[in-house]
Amino acid sequence: MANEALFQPLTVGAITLSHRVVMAPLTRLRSRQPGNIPQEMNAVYYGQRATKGGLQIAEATDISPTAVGYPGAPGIWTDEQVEGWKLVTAAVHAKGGFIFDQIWHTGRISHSSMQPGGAVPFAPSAIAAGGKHMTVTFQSTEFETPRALETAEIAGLIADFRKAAENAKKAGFDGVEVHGANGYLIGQFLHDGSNTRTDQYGGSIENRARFLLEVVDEVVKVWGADRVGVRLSPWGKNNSQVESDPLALYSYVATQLGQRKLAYLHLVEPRADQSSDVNDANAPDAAATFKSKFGGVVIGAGGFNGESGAQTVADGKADAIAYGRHFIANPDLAERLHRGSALNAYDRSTFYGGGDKGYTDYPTL
Ligand code: 8OZ
Repeated sequence: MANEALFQPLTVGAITLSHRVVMAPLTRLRSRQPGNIPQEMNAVYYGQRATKGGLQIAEATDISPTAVGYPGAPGIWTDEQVEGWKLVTAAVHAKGGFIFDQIWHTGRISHSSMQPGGAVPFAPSAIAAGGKHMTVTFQSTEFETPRALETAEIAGLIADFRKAAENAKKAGFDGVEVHGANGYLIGQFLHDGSNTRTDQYGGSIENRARFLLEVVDEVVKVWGADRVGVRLSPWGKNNSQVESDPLALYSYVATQLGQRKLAYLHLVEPRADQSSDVNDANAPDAAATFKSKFGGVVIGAGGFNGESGAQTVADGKADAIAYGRHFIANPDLAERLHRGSALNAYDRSTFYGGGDKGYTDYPTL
């Protein structure tokens, strides 16, 4: 057996995994349109990647119409979307696997062409992300300057997260992961580069973390803490994530989340980004840095292979490893890592949008 440390059981809140090769949440932009509805093709894809006792985290899922920031991403606010997700969870459960849904609001990482009424997106503060985004028809465009949220609107957003958590339960998921990573709405509240608010949601670290913690507390009311995880990217730079003191911010956040006894904390290492194969060997190790602050199960993600993942678990820096790109190209990734077999190469050109090609047609051993 290869990569032995990945093939020990692990209790993650309310569930017990038979191995530690987790499928990362992966945006693939292949939901049925109109309506952002998960469809049969998506169920086939998740089912192919399910294993007995394995954990998959479903792709980032829009909690409401204003959450939408990428064409083709699935939602979980309508009954049709819930019905679509039932196909996915059934396919995973048929193989004895577990699946959490990653619930998401994109905030300023959206575009007016995707917003209700053609409004500009909203965010904690009226600060645009740098670089380019896409319109609803996948055209490249400048980011728009978002509208700053009124304090009175924030409770409604937290309620949207709650509704999404309730719908995830109806759809048959085993739990939910709150998406606080990669510079989306929750991250925009966390970081001082995107949050210059002067109310109780801005300013101090405690205030900037308030939105995340209120979302988590609300979702925990629906699921219980032992079926809720949180994903964060402490050293991330995606989507103009800018923070002057990430160590202090994430030490506080990890400690606060730890007190809530969540199922897990999922940390993105800075070795990976959305659009390239970054590999910064000198980057600080997020899992190792924040694991003791959190005190519970930590899933590491970002640029791991079988060996480095197994080593990280063996060293006690993380308890499980989430694989993204390798899981795209290797539906039987856990088996391959277990045997020490070669991996299929991934085709980046088919990551986002399209049909079965590059989605459900990768070969197993
Ligand atoms: C790649 C493309 C679009 C979205 C993230 C949900 O960065 C994403 C995402 C990744 O977390």
